[in-house]
Amino acid sequence: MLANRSGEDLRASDLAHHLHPFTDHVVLAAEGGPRVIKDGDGIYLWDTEGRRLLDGMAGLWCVNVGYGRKELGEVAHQQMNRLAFCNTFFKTSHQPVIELAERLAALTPEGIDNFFFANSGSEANDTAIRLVRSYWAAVERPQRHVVISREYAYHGSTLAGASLCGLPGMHGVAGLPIAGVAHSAAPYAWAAGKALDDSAYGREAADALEAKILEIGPENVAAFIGEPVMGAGGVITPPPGYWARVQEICRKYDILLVCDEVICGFGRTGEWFGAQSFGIAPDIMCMAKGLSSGYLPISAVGIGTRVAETLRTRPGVYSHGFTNSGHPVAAAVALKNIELIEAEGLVDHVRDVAGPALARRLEALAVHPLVGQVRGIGAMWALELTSDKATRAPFAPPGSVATRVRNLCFERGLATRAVREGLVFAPPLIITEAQVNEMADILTSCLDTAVAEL
Ligand code: PXG
Repeated sequence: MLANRSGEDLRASDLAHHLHPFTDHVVLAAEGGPRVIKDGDGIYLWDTEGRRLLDGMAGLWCVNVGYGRKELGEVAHQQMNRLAFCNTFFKTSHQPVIELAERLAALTPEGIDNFFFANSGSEANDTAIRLVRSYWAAVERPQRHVVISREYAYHGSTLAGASLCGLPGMHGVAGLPIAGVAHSAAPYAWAAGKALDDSAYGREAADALEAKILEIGPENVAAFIGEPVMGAGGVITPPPGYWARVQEICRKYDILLVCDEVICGFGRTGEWFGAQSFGIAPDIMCMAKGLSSGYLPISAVGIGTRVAETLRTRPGVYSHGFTNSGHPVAAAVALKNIELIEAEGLVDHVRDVAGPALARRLEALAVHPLVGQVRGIGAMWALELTSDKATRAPFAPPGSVATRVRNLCFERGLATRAVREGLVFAPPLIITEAQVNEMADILTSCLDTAVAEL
């Protein structure tokens, strides 16, 4: 058991020794160090000062089944005591990973029947890049090596994952993006001055992909990668017709389609996968986060028949993998997590209860003086704030009001993220209608305070 140390003591030690991801350490130090979280239960967190937070971000878009699920802890305990590690490299396998692959084959869209395991969304996307390039090499078209991603995309933080990102800040150092990665425009209706339901814009946004393919030369393009709904980029929902047109374009130029389901997967969109919400038939699907509800690190790459068969029938070793690929404890926890999502009907709950409740309460905020647009699907939503609803102008300085509202939300017990001028929400999928109201009431009070301050 951990010793019972005070928040102050832990914060001081954190400042002395811990470097955090995606953090301005000067700001962190000036603010006296991080909020230290001690406990989690359901959709709530408690910090060392005993303050309760409604976790409007499900951790980092991952704690789909909520905190404190003893079943997951027990399965991890049992598997750890029985077989804590087993490599899957050298003609070895084990029951948890076999059953997880079997389970994922049944859950994922038709044709996705083979699975490769890793530990993070970034590793899954790195794997996808190597897979598509290996595929094209295997069919003797190795010149097809470029992977097209999009502006505003988030695909990870490894050198390849960060290269795929389309967010400013991800490419500033280390010579990124790596060669063979290109970016096309995102279907970002708000930034383009379009309406969310504008199907002409859906087609136009997809046509940007075709323009990019022609610029690179189709003979050089291996794959297009996209999140069904862009998450970290600010819950950018695709306009109607967008994905249908993207698929048409990919087929036209024989380009493999990779769906990054790291956020959308496992119920967040109100279907098991975002691909199902938008009628996408991917060649490859990358999954992480909700696969284990964040209880242990694990990710999976689902591989469709075309790529899988080529790799399965090609002689020679496929030189790729991680020590913890298909880790037995993580696989056992993922299996149990999927069982919980199924047994509790959480996908239907998002589609029929939590999603509509979030839509009702958040869409009602569209008339708030600070709010320019409300968009989302299932249990992932964004509010776009603006200083001028007609011109969609940002505040000065950019992002300042979103940051202020985010800070007020934290003070009043709601964890959320500010993204540019917006706020994003992705609570655990177990959120009840009453808890959606609690979340929306806090948010509304913070927006009211922020507008009064302006
Ligand atoms: N793909 C997508 C779509 C993601 O959202 C990754 C890949 C990378 O996964 P790993 O497990 O390597 O982190 C992600 C991760 C945020 C935030 O603040 C989002 C993510 C990670 C950290 C912060 O929105 N998404």
